[in-house]
Amino acid sequence: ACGARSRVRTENEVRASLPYRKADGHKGTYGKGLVIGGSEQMPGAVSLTTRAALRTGIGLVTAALPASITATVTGTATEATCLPLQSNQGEMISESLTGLDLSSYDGAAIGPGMGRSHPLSFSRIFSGFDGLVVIDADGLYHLAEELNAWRDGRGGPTVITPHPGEMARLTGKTIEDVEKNRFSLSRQFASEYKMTVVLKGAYTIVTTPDGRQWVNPTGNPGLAKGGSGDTLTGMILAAGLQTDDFLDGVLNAVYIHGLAADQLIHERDEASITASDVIEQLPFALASLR
Ligand code: NPW
Ligand code: AMP
Ligand code: MG
Repeated sequence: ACGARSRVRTENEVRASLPYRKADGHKGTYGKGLVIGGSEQMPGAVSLTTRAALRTGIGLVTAALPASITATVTGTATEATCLPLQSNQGEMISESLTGLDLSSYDGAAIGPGMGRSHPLSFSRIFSGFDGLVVIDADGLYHLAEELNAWRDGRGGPTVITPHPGEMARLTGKTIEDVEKNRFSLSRQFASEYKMTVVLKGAYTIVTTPDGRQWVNPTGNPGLAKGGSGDTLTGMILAAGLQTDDFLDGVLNAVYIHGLAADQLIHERDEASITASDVIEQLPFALASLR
């Protein structure tokens, strides 16, 4: 059942809050984002996140990734710059991440494809950073290990984007519990940890720390394929940096991710669309909202 205070995000609301390009804007005007992720086992995830951020209008994006996969990622995301980091067994190590200087970025997304082999302390990585932080995928695994350190909130907004499996791990519940209590669990978690929660799945729910909830009406089972979530993460980072209120960006990214997939299946089979197709549809999905 729908939560008592939840609403559906409408196309008109998305249109009204879409950022526009100022005539005299430059790349710094539209956000500098850092995407932290990838491993030798999963270079594609950080590539998708980075490309999705670019197609969502971010001004500059840098990928912080294991040095060994730099060429793989820039081979697909030519426009991105890289921060090649030291890794062990194909995954980034804690020392190189805690040493990152985040001061020149407006926001960061962390987690896609990063792996779980080494313990990583996000509260240390982001201490003193008051930009937007989006945590997804394996980043949520690391977050679950040190949730208490986040209870008081950060200086800047934190957005998490769990699928039901990840939400189950974060809350200590079963996936079935999560599926049955999507609204109440999201609200409890968002309030307790002062994060904006994007609980994914068919009809993704976005919940703010103060308990407001939106249900997303777009998307289709063509998105049920590896890489869809990694794509959404890049879109949220990019959109969140371009709206006055980051929450509008989060809601718009979720809406437009689904809208692009809906547009794709007009002429293609749902089973066949890929995350890369969604990214390449973004210019058309965005144009359809102008
Ligand atoms: P089951 O068993 O499938 O039914 P994990 P992950 C459950 C990277 N990727 N509703 C699922 O259930 C990501 O970025 C890299 C209900 C299982 O129990 C991550 O870093 C790619 N249950 C990493 O892989 C492309 C659901 O959750 C558990 C559910 C691991 O991410 C692919 C799985 O969760 C991928 O994105 C739902 N809607 N969705 C690349 N090209 O580099 C999931 N579950 O163990 O966190 O695994 O989501 O694959
Ligand atoms: P992830 O599991 O992290 O790759 O994320 C999957 C993405 O695809 C999320 O944005 C989901 O909301 C979306 N998605 C997956 N399955 C469906 C579905 N059946 N209908 C609509 N969206 C879906
Ligand atoms: Mg995912």
